[in-house]
Amino acid sequence: MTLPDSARVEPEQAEPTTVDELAPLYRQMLAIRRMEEAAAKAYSQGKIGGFLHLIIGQEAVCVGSIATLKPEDYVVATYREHGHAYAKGIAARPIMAELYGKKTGLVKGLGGSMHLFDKATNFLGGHGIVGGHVPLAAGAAFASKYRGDGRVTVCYFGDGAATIGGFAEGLALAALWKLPIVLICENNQYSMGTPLYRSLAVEDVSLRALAHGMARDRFDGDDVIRVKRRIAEAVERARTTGEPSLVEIVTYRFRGHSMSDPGLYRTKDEVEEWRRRDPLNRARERLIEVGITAAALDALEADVKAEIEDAVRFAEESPAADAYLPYVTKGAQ
Ligand SMILES: Cc1ncc(C[n+]2csc(CCOP(=O)(O)OP(=O)(O)O)c2C)c(N)n1
Repeated sequence: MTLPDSARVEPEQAEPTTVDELAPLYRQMLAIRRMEEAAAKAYSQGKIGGFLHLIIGQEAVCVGSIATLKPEDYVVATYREHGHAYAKGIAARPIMAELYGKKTGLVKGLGGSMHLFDKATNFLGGHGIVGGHVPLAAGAAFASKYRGDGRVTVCYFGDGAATIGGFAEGLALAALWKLPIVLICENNQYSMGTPLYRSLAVEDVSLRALAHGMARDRFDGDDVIRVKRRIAEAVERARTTGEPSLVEIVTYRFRGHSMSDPGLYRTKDEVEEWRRRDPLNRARERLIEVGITAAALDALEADVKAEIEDAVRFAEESPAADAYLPYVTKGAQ
């Protein structure tokens, strides 16, 4: 199966940037990639149970967009959320320990991969019901409007969620009540094994905004700086006018839907083509172009390696969660 051209967005030039701006974003993307690779390895060794959904290939979306937020802003995500949690400021240690079902995990090892949640950083989950979290995010944004606290809510969901009632309801309320929210469709083009053209008659999800008089945008998520610039506009709109936006970012997941999915519904060529556009490699190349020194790049990469190795060690050595939850600790699927 090969995706039709209609699934694509026009290629764009990389945005101008500097080492100071790009280096911290590259560092986050690299840490997320390494954290997920380590999780995949632990999963195949039977050390992590339950479901494990990786965003490898999509890192520029969460990193670029969350870079526009203040600590008090809310992030609401799906079950593919390790990167969003890390980018919001949660350390690798409690994330990894949570995946391992350990007591030191972010939610004491009781939630597992799909249910990361952290009040301290305003990371409001990790949600397993496709699209069900969009009205919840609208609720968080409504609370901000009601209190007048100036916070912005950013809600992520996949292209598959655009077919779900909860998405339609959340969108309608956000527009009607003028909520300070940015709805980000992280379009990796598949809903499990179903390509978007098999589930939506109009594949441009962002066009739904027009029916609600809402601002919209749609672009390629391969450049973390582009994601940052374009999402900054939507966040600014939410912060200053209270107006919502629907933004669709086209991206690709390199791995299967979850660890149990060999991804046989895609051709090798298709996956290879997207791997050539890997946002992590792009950010690295760009960092060299804008003048990072070899020594600084080596130091950054060594620092990430040490951070993730430490997180894995921490998870391995931590005690198991208090309660025994079979879907978290056993029965890898
Ligand atoms: C309401 C509901 N229906 C079905 C499922 C089973 N399911 C889990 S993930 C998934 C695919 C969702 O795809 P998408 O929204 O595109 O997100 P992605 O996994 O691509 O990030 C489905 C159908 C579910 N969790 N919730």
